[in-house]
Amino acid sequence: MTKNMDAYWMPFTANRQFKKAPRLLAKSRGMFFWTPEGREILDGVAGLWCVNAGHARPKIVQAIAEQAAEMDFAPPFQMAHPKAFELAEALVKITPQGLSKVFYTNSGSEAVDTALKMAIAYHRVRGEGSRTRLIGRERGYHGVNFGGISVGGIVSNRKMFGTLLAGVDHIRHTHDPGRNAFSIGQPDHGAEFADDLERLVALHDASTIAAVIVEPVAGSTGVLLPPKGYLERLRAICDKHGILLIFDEVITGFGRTGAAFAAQTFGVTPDLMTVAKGITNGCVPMGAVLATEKIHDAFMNGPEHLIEFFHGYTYSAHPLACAAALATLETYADDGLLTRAQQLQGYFADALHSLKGLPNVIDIRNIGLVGGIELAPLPGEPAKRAFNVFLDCWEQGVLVRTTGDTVALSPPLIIEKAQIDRLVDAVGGAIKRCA
Ligand code: PXG
Repeated sequence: MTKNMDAYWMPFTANRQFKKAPRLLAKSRGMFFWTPEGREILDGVAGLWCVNAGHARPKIVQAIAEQAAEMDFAPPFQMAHPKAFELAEALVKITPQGLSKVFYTNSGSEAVDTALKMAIAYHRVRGEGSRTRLIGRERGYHGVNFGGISVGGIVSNRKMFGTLLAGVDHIRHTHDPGRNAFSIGQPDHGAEFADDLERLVALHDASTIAAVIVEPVAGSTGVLLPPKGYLERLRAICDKHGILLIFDEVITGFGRTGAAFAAQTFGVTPDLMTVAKGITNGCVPMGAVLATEKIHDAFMNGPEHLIEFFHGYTYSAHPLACAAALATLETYADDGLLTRAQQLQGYFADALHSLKGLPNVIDIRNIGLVGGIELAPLPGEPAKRAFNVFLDCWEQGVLVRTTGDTVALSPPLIIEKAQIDRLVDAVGGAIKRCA
């Protein structure tokens, strides 16, 4: 079928190994993919943390088809189309209160870089142009553009790419398995890790710091939950020093943690929030930054005929993406998916934590419908054991994701209990075979 695989340079993939033993997907519906040969694969990661309503949902498929036929493209600069406004209004209804302005991008990475630029520009337009420093967190993942890798905290995503952005620093990560291993939901220990921001304020002075960006739950680096009280403390320190707090909700958004957004699950509201992935159920690329009225309004000065924020993409508010996102939000509402993880999280947590005691399982972490099972690395071969588990699951017809030596699960929010059992049984069997 696929005759020559040479030309495609695959992203975030071991290209040579993949091309020796390709894993191809050809069709998807609901909780499943099928390979070109027709083998059924249970989707344990919602594609790549994005297909929250399950695959090929009829309303979304229809909305995309109709929009493509009606109007394929509309320029987003100095022009607009009705669905861009409709979608912004619909998003603002489900996002944390206070986040009432929507800026569209085409991916999570673009949303992150947009939010960082917005933060720096915000301070400048209100007369505090010295606030240019950006603070990220170790083990953070904020996409792959230069802003995102600069504030990100994953060494392999940074070390190849030179000096990155100037004026960036990082607070420490919150992973503390010594005290918190096998916590169910938020761990008890570590609220004080937020005080690391005070250390950076003491070092750089608050007058130089524009914003702090964190994932409420770090996804890509292994499902790391915020310790109880941590996000509250980070919010308080930001407020004390006039620093903007950015939540990167690219993974946690759209129902993953039990509420529409993790900000609501944890009761902490940021000043800027990035979203992507689940915004269109993964069907059409799209991202967005949600901003407070205060941030937006700070830009709305100067002559009215002039552009206020020199930023945007050719495909910002793309009609296909807006149509897909509107149908996605409707599908989430029809099926109650934005809160379904709350109902299933007890069952999911019990299933996941039943893997405790299997060989090499050193930690299990969970919230809503996201979980991480951390394995002891093979001596001298980090990430290999978890990758072997991934391959074993694939052979069993189950798609999971690995990051380092953590196996991550984030199934579509439509998952049924029997499918949770099948998913966790597959992972358990794989862990035993890979011991
Ligand atoms: N922020 C966060 C928190 C993310 O998880 C991005 C930004 C970037 O989004 P885009 O749409 O530019 O990819 C992400 C993306 C993984 C994995 O396996 C996670 C992502 C991407 C690829 C792999 O954990 N998250």
